[in-house]
Amino acid sequence: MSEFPLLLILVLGTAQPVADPGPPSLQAEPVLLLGRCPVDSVTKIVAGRFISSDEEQVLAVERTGDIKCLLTEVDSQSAMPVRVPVCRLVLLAGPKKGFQRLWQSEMLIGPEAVATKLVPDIWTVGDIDADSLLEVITIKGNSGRVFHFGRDSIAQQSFAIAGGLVIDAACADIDLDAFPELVLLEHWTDSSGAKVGVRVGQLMNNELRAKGRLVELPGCEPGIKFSLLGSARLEDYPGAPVIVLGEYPSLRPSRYYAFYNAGGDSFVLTGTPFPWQEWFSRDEVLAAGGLQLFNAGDTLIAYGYFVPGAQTGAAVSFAALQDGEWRVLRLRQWAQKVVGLICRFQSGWLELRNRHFYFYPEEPFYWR
Ligand SMILES: [Ca+2]
Ligand SMILES: [Ca+2]
Repeated sequence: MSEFPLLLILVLGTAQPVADPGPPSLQAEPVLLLGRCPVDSVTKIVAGRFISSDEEQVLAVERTGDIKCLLTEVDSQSAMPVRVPVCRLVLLAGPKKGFQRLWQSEMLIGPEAVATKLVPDIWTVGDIDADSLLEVITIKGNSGRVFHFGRDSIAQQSFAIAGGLVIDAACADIDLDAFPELVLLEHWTDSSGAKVGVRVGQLMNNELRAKGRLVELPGCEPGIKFSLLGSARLEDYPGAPVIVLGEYPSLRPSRYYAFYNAGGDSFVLTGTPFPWQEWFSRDEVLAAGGLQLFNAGDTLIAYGYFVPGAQTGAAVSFAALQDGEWRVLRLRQWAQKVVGLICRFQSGWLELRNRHFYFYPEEPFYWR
């Protein structure tokens, strides 16, 4: 088999806008309808203070289409179709200004591009310069950009990256020394095949200075796809570990690893805090696919698919990681409709559902 398949790019598709049935009736008092989202086909939302400390803005990931590729092995007549999502980031003003568009990125090619010869565009959000406001960081190949948002202007800062092909990134103060790090997931190929590892860097002027050594991920079954879920607070682990996801192509429990600072410039990768087994257990609930992580007090809350052993299928749920087990959290009655995209917003939660933003000032679940 050749190292690189022949790549044919067929067509740039356009995602169909989601039909808008209008705001559903609200049964419950604590849920506030904040306004309409001006962006179609949103796949993720992140809220925080990007522009000033007065109000939170919302960063929406807009899926704009797909690049359809055909991978043809040189020694084979068959062609394997690959769809690479294309998206852009859209920064929306907060609800006081009606969620209007403030900025949008260029078109970004998703990390699925790694399967082709296209170089993916990687992005993350974090307070990389420790000024208490969030930045957007984008990476393509060996160069990165930081977007600093002001009230009337946007400043861009470029930086260089040495190492393998970056396939995901997370910004977090992993060792809690008040200087944020950029954690990179890198992909490379050597004589024994494709490898993935995690590397930490600190942005100094226009260069990402390496901190510690690259930590290689354990070899897993073929087809597993690694990504970074962001940082989390975990009992018994110092600092703010970055969580690595290993996702299988079919629906089954995913592998999760904590990447944490073990003192100085030493970093460790471990799967210990996360329950995992190959086969579904009757008594356990295991996470499948990508989770959204939230730190609620000293407990890690995750929102995503959990595979229950005693039931069929999987459901989108909130679960708490406690004492080495995932415990699914029962939703409050007024939050039964939570099915959409969700993120932390102010002191509560923001949901995007049917193109409308809803605010939940309280936790949408019961702790017990
Ligand atoms: Ca900042
Ligand atoms: Ca740090």
